[in-house]
Amino acid sequence: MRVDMLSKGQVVASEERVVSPVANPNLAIQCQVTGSSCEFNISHEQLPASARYFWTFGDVNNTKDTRYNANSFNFDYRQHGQYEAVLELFIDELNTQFKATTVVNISTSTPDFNFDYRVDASNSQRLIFTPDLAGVEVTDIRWNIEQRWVRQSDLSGTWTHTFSEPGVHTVYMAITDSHGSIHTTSKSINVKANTQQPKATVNQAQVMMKYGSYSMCYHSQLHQLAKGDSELNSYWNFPIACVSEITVDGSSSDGSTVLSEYWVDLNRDNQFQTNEKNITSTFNLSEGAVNVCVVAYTEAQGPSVVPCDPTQGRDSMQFKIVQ
Ligand SMILES: [Ca+2]
Repeated sequence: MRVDMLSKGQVVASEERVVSPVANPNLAIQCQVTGSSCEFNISHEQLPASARYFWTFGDVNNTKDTRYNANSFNFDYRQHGQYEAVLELFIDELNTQFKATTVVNISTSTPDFNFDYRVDASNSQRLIFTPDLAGVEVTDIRWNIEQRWVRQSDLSGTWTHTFSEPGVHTVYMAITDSHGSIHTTSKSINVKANTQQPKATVNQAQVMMKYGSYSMCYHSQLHQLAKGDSELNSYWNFPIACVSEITVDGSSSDGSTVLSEYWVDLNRDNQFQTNEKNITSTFNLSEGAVNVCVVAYTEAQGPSVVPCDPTQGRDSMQFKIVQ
């Protein structure tokens, strides 16, 4: 055989190489599947020179590998599917190559997993889901509920969802196993309308006050009031006071976040007006005590329409700020 070296179409060098014909070594590969892994075994007759084995596994990542021996080895396809594995055997010294292919069938069986659920006693639209993983090691759990996927953060715990609408809902749980395979199961659940009014409760209030003199509030002081406390005794003897912020420690029967709002009876008419809501204006304690009303509510209930309204499941606490 003659090998020509070309430059710009012209032969610039030429050499004769001897290519020995190599008998077909009957190259074959076999795959023994266990789970998502394949143990590859190579067979061929004795080769006249050292060989290079170039593998293309045909997996989703199109993995390639070069090996220099015919030993068995494992390759993990990680997910079910049908793949074509290709082995190209190069005998570089003799400028020759052979090829063998095999079809790999990975059919990871679907694990026998499931989920249970129970209805929250205080809200029939709130369901608590418990995955039953049947011993499967999982790296991810996701739920599809009311048209969106939500990841469960605690893989060994429960997952809770409050349905925005009653009715029949299909709930899907998707798990990702340690091989990266995703398995899905679903249940059709009839969610009954929640007729129970959620209830917010104030347990205590943190009142951040500011005190001062000459209509200026500058000294911050935090007061902790329990639900039954009727008076907030002002700090030291400052005549001027402002309510800076009031937050509540509260709870709600449906587990939702408790929000709050407050009124300060600035004009001392023993009524709370709309314009007295959440205000930080100064008042003079030497002119008398000032009434405060705090209302706790859930997002579903919303803030009071009328000032200091503890109805519709909201809760309130009232106290006087005294010097
Ligand atoms: Ca008032």
